[in-house]
Amino acid sequence: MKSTRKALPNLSAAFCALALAACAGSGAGGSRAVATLKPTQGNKASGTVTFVQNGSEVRVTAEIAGLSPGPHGFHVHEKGDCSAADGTSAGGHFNPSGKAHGHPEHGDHHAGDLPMLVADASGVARLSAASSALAVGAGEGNVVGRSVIVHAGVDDFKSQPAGNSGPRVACGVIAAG
Ligand SMILES: [Cu+2]
Repeated sequence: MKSTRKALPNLSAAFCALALAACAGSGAGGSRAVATLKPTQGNKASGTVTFVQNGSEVRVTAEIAGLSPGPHGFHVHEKGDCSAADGTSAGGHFNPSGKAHGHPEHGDHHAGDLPMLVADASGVARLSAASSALAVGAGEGNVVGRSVIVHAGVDDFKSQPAGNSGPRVACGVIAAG
């Protein structure tokens, strides 16, 4: 057991040498970003969405409360601006590659298209999803400086440009950290 303990720092150093981006990012906050969502006017939804770079993918983890039970459209929007009372200041979906809106797991879709949040009977939704279209800190899909929007209704993943998911009930700017 003693030799295992001694070997650990060396292993860790070797790992960092092989995975420079991940290790460098942990200090500068380049590999992780967070959005704190606040309700838009007349709504109660709030929570936290975290983005963590994991190799070529980003792990998106969300916990949102104060929702009506059932599915809700959930997207990264283009502008990091939640100043409007109805959240429209966040602009349209984040779509750096100029694709049509669609389901994030098949066919064409915006980089910002995420799986729907599904709130339970108490209005709480939890989601963990991986996206290869998003990135944290650099690249075309960089989410830092964008925003996260939760919608009142269902995203049909078909209607253009935003899946007809209704008003914006929560908004949060995505910041590194
Ligand atoms: Cu949206």
